[in-house]
Amino acid sequence: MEREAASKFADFLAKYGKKKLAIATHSRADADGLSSAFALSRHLPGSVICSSEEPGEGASMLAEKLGIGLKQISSLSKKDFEGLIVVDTSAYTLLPEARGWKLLLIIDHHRADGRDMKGEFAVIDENAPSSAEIMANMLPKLDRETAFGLAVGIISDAARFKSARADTFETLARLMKGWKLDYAELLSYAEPEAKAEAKIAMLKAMQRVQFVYGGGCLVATSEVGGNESDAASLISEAADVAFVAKWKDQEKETRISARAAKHVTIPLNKVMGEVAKTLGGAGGGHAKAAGASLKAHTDEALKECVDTFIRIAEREKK
Ligand SMILES: [Mn+2]
Repeated sequence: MEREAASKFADFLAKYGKKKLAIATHSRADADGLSSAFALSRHLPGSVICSSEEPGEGASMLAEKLGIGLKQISSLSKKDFEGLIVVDTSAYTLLPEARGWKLLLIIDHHRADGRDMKGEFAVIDENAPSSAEIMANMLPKLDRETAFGLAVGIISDAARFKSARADTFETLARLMKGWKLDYAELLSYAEPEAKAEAKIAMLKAMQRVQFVYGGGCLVATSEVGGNESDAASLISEAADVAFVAKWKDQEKETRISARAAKHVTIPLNKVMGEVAKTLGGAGGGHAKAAGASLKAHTDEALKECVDTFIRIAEREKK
């Protein structure tokens, strides 16, 4: 896989390395997507890095430290560029603004469901826990800034190494040793200290927790005004599965963040996909960390999440 990826990238460089390119990561950029885009940009002197909406906390901190100028993709004019590179996603739902662009290269580690982008070149490794891990093993050269960014990306996307494989530790150790990177500093970017509002939001989410036992798991639900993914991660550490809802008034839809403890065998991206089919909307993600945007109010959406999870769990038991 690695050698194949490296030779694909060499082919890409030979054809487009000198062209003016836009490198995009999914909307609300995270440390994995941003560090991957940054590492690529070091090989493509005529490139700009872009995304849509505001980056997450970790990505903002990383952008500031590494001096990454992150542009809004909607502010770029397609005709000024040869085309677009997309990293850390391959689904238009996570970067709708990529529609209409010529996709030259896609680099991603997410599962196939929801994948509707087609690039002239593509490096997709569903077994890689992060795009940063793919980058660290694919790119011909790294420097200290790139290594720092990719190490942060690897740590943050591995969810405390729950989704890690031997390559993950090997790659991270190589980056840390090679550039004398300090783990405590990397961790401060990969898992940034929450702001007071976020901590309050999480405590409120915990106050509102309801739970049932079904499909062999403790399934907890809650509702928040924000920080739904952090709240879901926190609650899933006490329960087995957590679904946290946030009502989005403008869009008139419910955003769901779903998280599962490591022993849970039901893939939550499948649960989110089925719920979206029932209620309308879109859902997907990873087995242990998934999400959906649903055309229903929070109560109905959460009930459907729990019912669907239990139904799939019962079905798999047979
Ligand atoms: Mn990622």
